[in-house]
Amino acid sequence: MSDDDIPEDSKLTRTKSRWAALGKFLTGQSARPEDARLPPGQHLVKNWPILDLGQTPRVPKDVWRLDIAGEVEHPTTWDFAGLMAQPQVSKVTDIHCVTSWSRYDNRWDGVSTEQLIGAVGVKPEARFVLLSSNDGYTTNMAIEDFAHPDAMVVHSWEGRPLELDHGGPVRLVVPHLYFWKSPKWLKRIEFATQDHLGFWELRGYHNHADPWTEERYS
Ligand SMILES: Nc1nc2c(c(=O)[nH]1)N[C@H]1C(S)=C(S)[C@@H](COP(=O)(O)O)O[C@H]1N2
Ligand SMILES: [Mo]
Repeated sequence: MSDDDIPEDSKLTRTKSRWAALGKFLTGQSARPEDARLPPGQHLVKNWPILDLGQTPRVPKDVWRLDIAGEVEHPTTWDFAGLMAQPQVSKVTDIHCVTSWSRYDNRWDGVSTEQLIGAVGVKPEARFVLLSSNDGYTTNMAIEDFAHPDAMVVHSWEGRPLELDHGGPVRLVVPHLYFWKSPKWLKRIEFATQDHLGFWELRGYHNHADPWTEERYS
């Protein structure tokens, strides 16, 4: 498979496409109760499941590049040293996966998307973001979601380099949305005036993906 092909449908991909059609895991709850930490229809796990299209791209740290392009004043390519040269942040956030597991208290290190937006000079015309990964995966979001104060480009988890299976060397984490909006093996961030649907958004999954209002499917 070449880098830019959409991956072949795997069994898991077919199952998840079917769940979108069936509305699996929907509870019908529509607002966030005060003090709630676990979104509707979710259950807590202690381990960290691995979910992806089944194509694990091995990109060594010294080969990894992140292109930041589109509606920006300064189109930029960061290598790993360039990412580390940016001001670093550390955050602890929860994961909510649309397949119904949630995992609390994940400590991430990396660069905030707010920092990235400032560094490349995202233009006011930019309203959407399209993220692309080395396994051919894509996902999309509005600029407001990308710019969320908890969103970050991550290289470490619990103080250690992010494991390959979880998207190492570098992934995006956007914890206020379902986890399919957090692309692993991140290779390109494109700021755009128009929205472009990503892999799961084209296959029946919600374009926004707020776990608190169960925006699982479209
Ligand atoms: N590049 C890439 N990123 C991806 C995916 C993928 O298949 N490829 N799957 C998404 C989905 S559906 C989920 S639930 C999370 C899973 O991340 P994890 O394996 O670290 O738990 O990654 C998201 N990011
Ligand atoms: Mo997922």
